[in-house]
Amino acid sequence: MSIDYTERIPNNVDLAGDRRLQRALESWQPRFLQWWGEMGPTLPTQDVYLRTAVDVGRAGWAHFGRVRLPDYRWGIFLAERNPDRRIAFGQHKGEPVWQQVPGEHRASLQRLIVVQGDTEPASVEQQRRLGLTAPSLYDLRNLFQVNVEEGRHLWAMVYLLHAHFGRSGRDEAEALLLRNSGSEDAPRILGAFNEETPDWLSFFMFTYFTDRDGKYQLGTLKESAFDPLSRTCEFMLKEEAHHMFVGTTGVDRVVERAAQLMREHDTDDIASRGGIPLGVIQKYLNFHYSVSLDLFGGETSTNVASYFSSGLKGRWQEERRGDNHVLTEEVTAVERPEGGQIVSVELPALTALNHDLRTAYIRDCETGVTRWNRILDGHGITGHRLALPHLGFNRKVGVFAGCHVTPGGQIVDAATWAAGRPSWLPTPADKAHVESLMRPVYQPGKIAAWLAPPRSGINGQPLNYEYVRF
Ligand code: BYC
Repeated sequence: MSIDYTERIPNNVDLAGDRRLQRALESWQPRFLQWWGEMGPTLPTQDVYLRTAVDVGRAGWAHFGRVRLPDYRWGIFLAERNPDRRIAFGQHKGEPVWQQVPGEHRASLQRLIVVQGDTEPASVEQQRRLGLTAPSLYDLRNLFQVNVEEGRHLWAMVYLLHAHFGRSGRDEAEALLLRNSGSEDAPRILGAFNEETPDWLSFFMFTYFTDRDGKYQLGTLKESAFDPLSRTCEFMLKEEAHHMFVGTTGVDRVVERAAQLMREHDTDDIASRGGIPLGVIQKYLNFHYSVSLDLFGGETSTNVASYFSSGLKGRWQEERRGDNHVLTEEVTAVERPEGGQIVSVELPALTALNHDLRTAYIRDCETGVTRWNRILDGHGITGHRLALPHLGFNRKVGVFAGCHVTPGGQIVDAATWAAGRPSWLPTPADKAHVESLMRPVYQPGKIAAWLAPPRSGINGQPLNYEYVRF
């Protein structure tokens, strides 16, 4: 089904056939645009070479072209419906999926949708000033692409709230525009979304680690028995892949440039040569990875057990799992601190599902580290390795919260932690150095000196294409 772009809100949900819903969303739209104007990208531009979703079918879903940012067509798209789809897990396993929200699951489903929705505008807020220091027009365009699509993901959740949750859904949709990242009075719901993204190394780490939490959470919501949520998340995941590509290749390019400078000058201390030392890259990695681990919630959670049993939220790749998909008898091994040591204990699999998802996420994160170390190998740099810190490192949520764990996985006292902290997490001096490199490069084809150029342009365009016009 092709989408009609003459509509105020492009969609494939037959909005025109439901005038009440259409009017409700049309009255939310100006508030969204006001929020975008106040909290979205601060850099004024004439137009940007962007991808816009135009279809949900297999034969190509995106159109590329120059767009004025405020005119971007934020639409509502659900993946195609499978009329035979059945619930794959939990107590309702085997029953047909739900097209409407069952009354008994209303509050929980609304909560999940609100938490998911809250992260989308939060990331746009966190990234709003990055355009002022973009290392190239290619990177600037990628930033804006990520931003407009996070805006569209907000629309995706707001649609569900308006269409299925009545008055309280509409109130929550309003509130999504009223909370703000880092605000004292009305912060965003999850920790990582109140942190700053002040520089491009943070942006690349965020899109690698935090957007990857998005991939895994959307993957579990795609399994939901509530079919409109499942179909929405399925389509969001298509867009999400590019966001993680921005992170993976962004870190690639910073590591690549660091390696080149190390070789060229035969020193690890490349800060004075205009690069970001590997030790600083590691500290940024430690920070973004650990706050992203917190996003999965506690290792044991009755919330997640009941989401699973009632069919609201499945596991990563639920249907490919070879077990009974009910999990009432199963156990899972979970690491936790006990008596100054980290021990493995067996817990009921149902309450350990956040841990299960986090484990799949960690495996995925490891592929990035392997890739970055391969870049170092390629430059003959063998004495340095990037690594993921221990899962207990710097945690604020779950069994490791309040416990001092080193990146190597040792439990230490507060004094040892405080003494080690400057070598594990970015210091004010590290941040100041990274900040000092953040100078905008807006000439087509030119790239800042602290990162390598990308391997290719966007959608077959050359690297010196004018991706953004002022
Ligand atoms: N910060 O039972 P627990 C993305 C709260 S990212 C603050 O252990 P549960 C994106 C928790 O809400 C993906 N609070 O956790 C990426 C609960 O509060 P209530 C976002 C936290 O409920 C980049 C209490 O602590 N999507 O899409 O099993 C750019 C006890 O928690 C945190 C989702 O998260 C925290 N880190 O699981 C743009 C999916 N962690 O309810 C976008 C929807 C926990 O007792 N959300 N708490 O007041 C969920 O599935 C779950 O809510 C969570 C938590 C996984 C977040």
